[in-house]
Amino acid sequence: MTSRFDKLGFEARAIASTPDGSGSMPSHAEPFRLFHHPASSASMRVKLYISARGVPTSLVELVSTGLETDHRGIMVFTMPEGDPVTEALGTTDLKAFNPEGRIPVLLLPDGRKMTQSGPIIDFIEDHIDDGQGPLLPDDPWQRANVKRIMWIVAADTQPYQNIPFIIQAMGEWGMIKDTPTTHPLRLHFIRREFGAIEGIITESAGRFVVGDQVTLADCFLVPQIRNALLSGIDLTAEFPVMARVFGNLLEEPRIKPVVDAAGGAVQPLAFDAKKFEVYAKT
Ligand SMILES: N[C@@H](CCC(=O)N[C@@H](CS)C(=O)NCC(=O)O)C(=O)O
Repeated sequence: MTSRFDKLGFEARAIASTPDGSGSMPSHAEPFRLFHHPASSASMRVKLYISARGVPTSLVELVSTGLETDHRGIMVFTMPEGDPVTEALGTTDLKAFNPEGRIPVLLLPDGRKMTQSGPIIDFIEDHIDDGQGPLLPDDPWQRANVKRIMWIVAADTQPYQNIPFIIQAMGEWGMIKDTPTTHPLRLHFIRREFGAIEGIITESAGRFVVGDQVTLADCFLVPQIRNALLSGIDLTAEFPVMARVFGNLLEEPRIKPVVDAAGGAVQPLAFDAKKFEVYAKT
């Protein structure tokens, strides 16, 4: 029978042990390559999944993009200098690689690219056959709750609290001027959507967002909480269930290293404040 690996043209299929040693995971000669950056919350969703699920580097290799800021101080992710893909493209402009200009991007050995954190996770999961299943609860209601929280984060929160969006709206479309990190629009949408999530997880949470196992809801919520903390949101006072779960997640051995590698519990890098100041005055 032709496996998914054969269909994708992989050369070999080896076996890598799962982190707890109980199962096996397929790996292959050439891994998928995940283009990400430590300053990207959407990238962190996938990296948390990879770590929590124990996806080996033989299946997915992490490749950090470059990062610049434009004249407004907005972060611009770039193709990594010296990478063979960058060389082949002949430019560091990320849009030449992903027309949306966003990360994460998953590059397949045959040159195809998958974008969007959720579908990237699903696609990686489709290549794991260790009998352990994805980071989703067995119970259908709780599975739906996990996906509900993922959608609230990805569709209803992240786009509206996005600092590049806020800087552009202030500079080019006449939106009320304020500090980007604590702009009223940003605080409004964080509080509105976190209020909804707090209500849901008051019912669903155990040690983690849904129950006592790390799920994709945790992978999506952690980066969003880090963004909210950058805005000075007092998580313990305003969203106590979320604060408790976040505390547990920061101690979880498969979550902690990913958060630490990106600078800790508070999102550290959002825009270039000096460039923004000059831009805001002109
Ligand atoms: N819905 C996308 C969001 C991706 C996204 O917005 N990524 C940000 C970094 S967190 C980005 O690359 N922004 C660059 C830009 O907007 O130009 C996903 O889930 O992957």
